[in-house]
Amino acid sequence: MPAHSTELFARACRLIPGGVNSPVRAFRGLGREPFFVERAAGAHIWDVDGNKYIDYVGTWGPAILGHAPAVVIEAVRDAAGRGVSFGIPNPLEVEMAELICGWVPSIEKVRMVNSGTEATMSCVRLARGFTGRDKIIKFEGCYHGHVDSLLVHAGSGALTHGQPDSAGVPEAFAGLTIALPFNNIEAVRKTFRANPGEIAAIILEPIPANAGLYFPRPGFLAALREECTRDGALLIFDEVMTGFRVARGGAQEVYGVRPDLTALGKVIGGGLPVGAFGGRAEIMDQLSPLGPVYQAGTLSGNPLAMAAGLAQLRELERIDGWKTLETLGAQLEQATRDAIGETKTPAVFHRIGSMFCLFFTDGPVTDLAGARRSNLEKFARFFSHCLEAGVYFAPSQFETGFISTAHRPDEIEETARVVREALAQLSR
Ligand code: KE4
Repeated sequence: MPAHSTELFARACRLIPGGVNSPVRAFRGLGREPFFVERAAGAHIWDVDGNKYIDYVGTWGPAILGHAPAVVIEAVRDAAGRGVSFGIPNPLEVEMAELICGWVPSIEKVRMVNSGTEATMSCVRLARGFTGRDKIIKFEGCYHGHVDSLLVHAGSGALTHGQPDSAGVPEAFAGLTIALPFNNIEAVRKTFRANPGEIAAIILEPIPANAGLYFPRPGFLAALREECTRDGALLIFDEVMTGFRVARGGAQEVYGVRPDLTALGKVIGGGLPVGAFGGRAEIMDQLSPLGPVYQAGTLSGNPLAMAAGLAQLRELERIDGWKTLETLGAQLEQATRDAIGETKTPAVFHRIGSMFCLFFTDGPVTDLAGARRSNLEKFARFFSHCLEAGVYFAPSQFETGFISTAHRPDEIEETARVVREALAQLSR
């Protein structure tokens, strides 16, 4: 373990619970301590001991252009010179709203917040306010941030650390959340029949990426749309991870299904704290100051975050980043599939665009139960081998990897060499 990271982690553990400000960073279950980052640029990060890594976490999604892209740094510098926060409407908020509503047709109106959690929390409150109903359907393994009513059978760090149902959430809250197996439309139909006119919304990651990465079965999303429309419930897509990454219009563009509300985050902030939620105008107009659903935030629409997000999204469009991400993703997929074949590793590789996951199970993985059949001990050994060889993958089997437009084909090749070596050592 690099010395400075060890010393920093010891100091951190004295004052920060678990030594981290977010549990997924803790490397728990990996038999090692987290490293501390010194700096990041492009596809690389350097730890405080000068070790360099090719980064496939990308600060959990926001770094779609790689770290510290010049356009984002320049935009933040320029905005900062005019003040870092106003609490007064500023022109950049209008530009961001126009971009989001222009790129995502289902979003007729949008409101900025400061995290993905705030975005999904606001969607749930708005759905309950708009429908006058209390119950919510979510899917096991999907993670929507640390919202009380959604920390039920949750994914990401909650799953990694064995608390898919967090302590501290009153039964009164959790009891209103019905968690169902993903891809099981019959379970959804049965739930609607058992709770006619009582379901405010279904919320889901249209492409679940917080229990590793897996996909909706053909027709599943369209069937959810139909069920919600029939019963008068709202369909909420949590696109905090997939928004603007899997396509310009997100997963809803890829699958051609129009949700009533969408939660966004990560990429739209260019690395600064941003979330957003939006959807049909008649629903969004229920929000204060127009309507009875209250939602607010001191730093919402913050000028630095808006400047960073606008610069990132505009650059992504200018360079047609989605094409680059698909090319790089396909290269990594082919090389990884070859490595799995050559080493005869029981593993399943999933990818869409720049998002990918290697499950250490012979699959199939179509829901949380499938993901949980992965061999976590093998994942830990694979992760450590890659890290020591200079490749940083997400530190949990129940997360997703991200490629950026800053990754180069030779770095993907190097990554594939390391992956092949790591898989080979697993069978020794
Ligand atoms: P934040 O509150 O962390 O900005 O967003 C919550 C959230 C909501 N919805 C989805 C689909 C998400 O993936 C997330 C956050 N993702 C995790 C990584 N799987 C963030 C990393 C962390 O918790 O530190």
